[in-house]
Amino acid sequence: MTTIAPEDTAREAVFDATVAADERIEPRDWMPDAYRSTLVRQIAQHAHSEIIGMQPEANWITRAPSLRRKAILMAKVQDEAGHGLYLYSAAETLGTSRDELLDKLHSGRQKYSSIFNYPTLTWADVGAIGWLVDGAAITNQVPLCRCSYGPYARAMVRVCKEESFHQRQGYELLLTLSRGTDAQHAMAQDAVNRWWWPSLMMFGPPDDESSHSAQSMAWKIKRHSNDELRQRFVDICVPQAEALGLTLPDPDLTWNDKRGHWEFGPIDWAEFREVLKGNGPCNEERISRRRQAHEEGAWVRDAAAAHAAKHGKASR
Ligand code: FAQ
Repeated sequence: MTTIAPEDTAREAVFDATVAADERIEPRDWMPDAYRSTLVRQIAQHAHSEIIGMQPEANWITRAPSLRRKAILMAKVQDEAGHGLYLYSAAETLGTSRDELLDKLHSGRQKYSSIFNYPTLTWADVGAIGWLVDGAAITNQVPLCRCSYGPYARAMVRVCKEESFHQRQGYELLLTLSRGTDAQHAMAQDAVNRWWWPSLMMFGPPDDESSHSAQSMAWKIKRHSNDELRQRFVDICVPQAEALGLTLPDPDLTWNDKRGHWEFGPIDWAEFREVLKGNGPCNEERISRRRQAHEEGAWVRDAAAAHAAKHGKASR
């Protein structure tokens, strides 16, 4: 039987009081091991999602229809790389290293968001990702600005500001296509049809199947359940789709006056589980491209380490 040292009980009481008072836990503060490992898991998955998420959109940089669209898309994809960096840095404050986390991503021991295993088939997909995927990301991440762990919460503030710009550019792109020729309108509608359901899956499994939610909410890492945030997202999107002149591919969408929410149809959780198991349309392509990029970047890491060694700084 493990015994708890009195100093640990006292530290745990301070931790519990800090969380209860809605104050922040900082890197040097004592924290339960499970709190630390939950944060590393979530922040690492989040960081991995940001950098894997660069791939589907980067696919369209060379084929953007105008210089303006190309500049916007390049800026967005670079922002995602930046988000990955803030998040890996936040995870490092918990005593892990970026190398270790990347190794876990490359060997399949850590996940990234299911959404990035779907292909970007047309230019309209860039709009649908901005509107729906960044829209879902913001809905999930705004509450994370109030996460109990300081470095993660602070990283989220900047990430959310940038994601808002991403969401707006996607909405504006889709609006332009929707008001364009019949073919452009059809392309926008097709993209929304393909991205809608996977975007709803981004919020994670239903509450009764979410293994981590209850503890993460008790620790104030998560502030809302998966289903609450999913519902919030649907309620935001329905009027926006109407303003775009596009429809959402769900015949069950109906306004429930009593609840004050839009009801929506059943999500295909079997598809979600398959994607998580590695059987989505692009899982293999995404991870092998990531491994290849990492190998091709070895000379940059070596050069940075050699430079740091020459100038007497520890390599990072
Ligand atoms: N995909 O018990 P829960 C973005 C896993 S950023 C894959 O509910 P939790 C920006 C979950 O990890 C998008 N796996 O888990 C961008 C767990 O597995 P584990 C990423 C998923 O952590 C835009 C298991 O299922 N955002 O898009 C997914 O309490 C455009 C049980 O689930 C974040 O990461 C999923 N969708 O809640 C970039 C936000 N859902 O770890 C480029 C931070 C669940 O036991 C272009 N993360 N799983 O093996 C979170 O808020 C939470 O981690 C949730 C999941 C809500 C995702």
